[in-house]
Amino acid sequence: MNRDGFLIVRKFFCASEIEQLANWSGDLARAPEISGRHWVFHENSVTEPKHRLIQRIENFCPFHRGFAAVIEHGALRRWAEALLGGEMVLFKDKINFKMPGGAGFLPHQDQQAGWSKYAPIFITAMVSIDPTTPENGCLEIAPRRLGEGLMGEEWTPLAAGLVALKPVPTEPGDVIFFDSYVPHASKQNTTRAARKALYVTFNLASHGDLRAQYFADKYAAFPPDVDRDPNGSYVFRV
Ligand SMILES: O=C(O)CCC(=O)C(=O)O
Repeated sequence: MNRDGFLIVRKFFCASEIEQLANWSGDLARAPEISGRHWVFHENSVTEPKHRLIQRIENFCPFHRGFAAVIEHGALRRWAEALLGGEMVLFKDKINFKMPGGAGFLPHQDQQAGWSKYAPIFITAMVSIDPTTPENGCLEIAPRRLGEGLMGEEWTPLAAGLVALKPVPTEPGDVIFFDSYVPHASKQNTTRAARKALYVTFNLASHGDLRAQYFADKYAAFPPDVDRDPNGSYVFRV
């Protein structure tokens, strides 16, 4: 982790635990979209632009006891604490669905998404719910010493070619821990199956309990689809 800024832990969760996470993700995706509940975002398919796809769900721990127990009180947090060396609290909870035709992500460091306003470093655990492969848009990562700093401007993806990214395929149950300065990207999903991945981000408790402020700020600029003004303009940047 210190040398590369990320660590892959294979088979972190067993098959039955992953089946449960997959079922819970499906429950959230099928639940009615209601203002004040978990946040659902859609995107246009890259291959069939008129087709709307579920892209991701965020902010679900307050509304889902099972996820909250696994995320806030389980082994992910303990591992993050061991890796960063201090008590951790949840900052952000998200499931990226990456449905068939779902878009990829340009190279970026998570810290570029305005996170320095909240804390100087975070650690994210990506939990592979489905297999992730180069074809369905697995994470592509460039190693970077733990916490080594920003390589580009905030709110702007990294310049093409700045980092040498390598695909990191995973099986269901594998977890990739990475700090918020590790450059990463992913490609679109060109397969016929969803590529669901849970992303759980923690910060050191010594930096404060920042989750509520983060989601309040995000709501103001980038609310969930159900709360959007049809005439508003919402641009995803990083
Ligand atoms: O899920 C992916 O393909 C990449 C997600 C990502 O890079 C992000 O949400 O910052």
